[in-house]
Amino acid sequence: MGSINHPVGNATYTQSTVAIIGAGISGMCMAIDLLRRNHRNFVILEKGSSVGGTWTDNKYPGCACDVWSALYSYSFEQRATWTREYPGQEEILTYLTGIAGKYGLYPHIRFNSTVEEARWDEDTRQWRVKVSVSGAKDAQFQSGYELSANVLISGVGQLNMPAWPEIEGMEGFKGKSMHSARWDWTYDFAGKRVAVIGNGATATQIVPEVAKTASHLTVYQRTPQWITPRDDKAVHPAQKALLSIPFFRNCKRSLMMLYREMSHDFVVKTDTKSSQEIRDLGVGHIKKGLPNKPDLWETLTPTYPPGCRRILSSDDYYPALGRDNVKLDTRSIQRITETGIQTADGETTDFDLIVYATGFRTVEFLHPIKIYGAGGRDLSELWSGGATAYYGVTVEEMPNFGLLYGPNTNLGHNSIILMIEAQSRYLAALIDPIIRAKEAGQSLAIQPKTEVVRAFNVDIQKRLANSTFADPACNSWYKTSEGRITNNWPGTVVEYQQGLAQVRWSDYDIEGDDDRRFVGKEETRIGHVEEVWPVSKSTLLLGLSVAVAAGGWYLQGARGRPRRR
Ligand code: NA7
Repeated sequence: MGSINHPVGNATYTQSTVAIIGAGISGMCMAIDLLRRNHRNFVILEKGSSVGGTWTDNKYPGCACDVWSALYSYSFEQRATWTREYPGQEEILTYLTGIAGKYGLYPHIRFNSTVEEARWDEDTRQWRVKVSVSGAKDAQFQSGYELSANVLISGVGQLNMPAWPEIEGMEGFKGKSMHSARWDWTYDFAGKRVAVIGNGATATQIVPEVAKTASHLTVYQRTPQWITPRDDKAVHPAQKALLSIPFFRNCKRSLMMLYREMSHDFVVKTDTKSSQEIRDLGVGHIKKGLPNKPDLWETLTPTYPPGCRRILSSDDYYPALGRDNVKLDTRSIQRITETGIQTADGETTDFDLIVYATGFRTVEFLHPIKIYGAGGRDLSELWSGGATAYYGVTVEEMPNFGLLYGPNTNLGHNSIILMIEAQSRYLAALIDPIIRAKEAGQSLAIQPKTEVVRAFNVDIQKRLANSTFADPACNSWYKTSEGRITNNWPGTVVEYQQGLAQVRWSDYDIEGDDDRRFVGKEETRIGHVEEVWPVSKSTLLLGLSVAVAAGGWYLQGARGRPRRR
């Protein structure tokens, strides 16, 4: 193979320097960070047939992001053109496909390519990655192959594998069944009797849309959710015009970031004054949304603290439950019959369509990919008590391996893209010596020290134990059935970004030819993306004071001055 700065090509892609699993927001971000460092010899292995990850998987009616578009976007690719404050799935996917094109990612992506297994080879200091190929045509070239890579990076995230419940009789249902993350738009639900199992973030988006045309819809709720007003609206053309100026775009994003960071305490801390405010807001929202259904108010009010589960936002879910063709059913589901759903009291309700809005297999990170690290160490065994990693990005005994949106990096209060960008920048710096060693015809293996990863996890678990997430009154996708919180980060985004703003080489074991030559220093400073005002605070304050004074003078003058005709 020629220079490793050479982009992957047809003849060389099975000997890439870096293999990234997944072409979603994480995998794309990683690829862009590699390109920024002029590392072009990487491949992205994508199971599906499109970029976009979760935004191409989830196409259900009403699918949108619950974080503002100005924040749920890459810092380096902000848009003035978002049509709404909360972007819909199609708009986000268009944004992502545009970025994949703009940065030239497509030649690096192998679609319909599923990573089945990756095994670390001590002798060559490389990963051997087994890939299976799907798709009628792609599989005609070959049904599977092995690829070698010096670095393996997972971009599969936490919300990748749909979770189907285990309910007796599901297979025998004669109507249509679908999981929310595998929506079948060829099925017309208009005029049909529809059941939605679940009432999470996904169900609260589906229900209002499907209720508009279904003849009847029943929502099966097991546990109530805290839901706050969403206040989604179209971005006004005047605002869009302002946002086309980077200064204002940055201001909007910074304000939103600040606001979300300020919400950290009432999402994560228990029994704060603001937590009570969220409860009051949530209860008020139920009453406002269902003024004529006081019988539902208590049923819809959670007993666990807000933040223990993701706080949802919706303006149309409660009004949808108030429709004549919609019913909220809290009886537990006993089994699925050939015609419908039987509840514990023995009653069966018939349906044409059952929607499983039952979430994702969130605590089984990387499932079902098999990863074997140093000495054949099985990652799933290492994680048998719950997944752990150093800042969610690197794992002991897994050399030259990185994770994006890995263990303990999910947020309840802010945009996950802010975390992903920090991870991607960090990993790009961490693997830089490995790539340079390869350029020099040598090899390096870098893995975090076991004691560093353990100490880090002891610390965050201690903090998480005092958070709302740990409240025993609620189960959630943030934790294992034993109650270990494997998914969420306890702190603010800024704290996390600062933690990853430098690679401390003393955190890592480095093994290889002439290793000091490629690492050398104690620390590599990366810095982090700061969502800060484009002007200093004092300039901003001065500007605001002048604006207020000028406005006051103008208004006073307008009142005092005779009107000109
Ligand atoms: P969630 O938030 O995991 O919600 C899943 C829902 O499905 C929830 O209401 C569950 O009830 C319900 N569920 C799961 N299994 C069953 C069974 N067996 N019977 C009845 N009900 C069941 O997934 P979402 O897709 O809504 O959202 C996931 C994230 O995606 C979201 O937080 C956003 O970040 C994007 P439970 O509450 O467990 O009683």
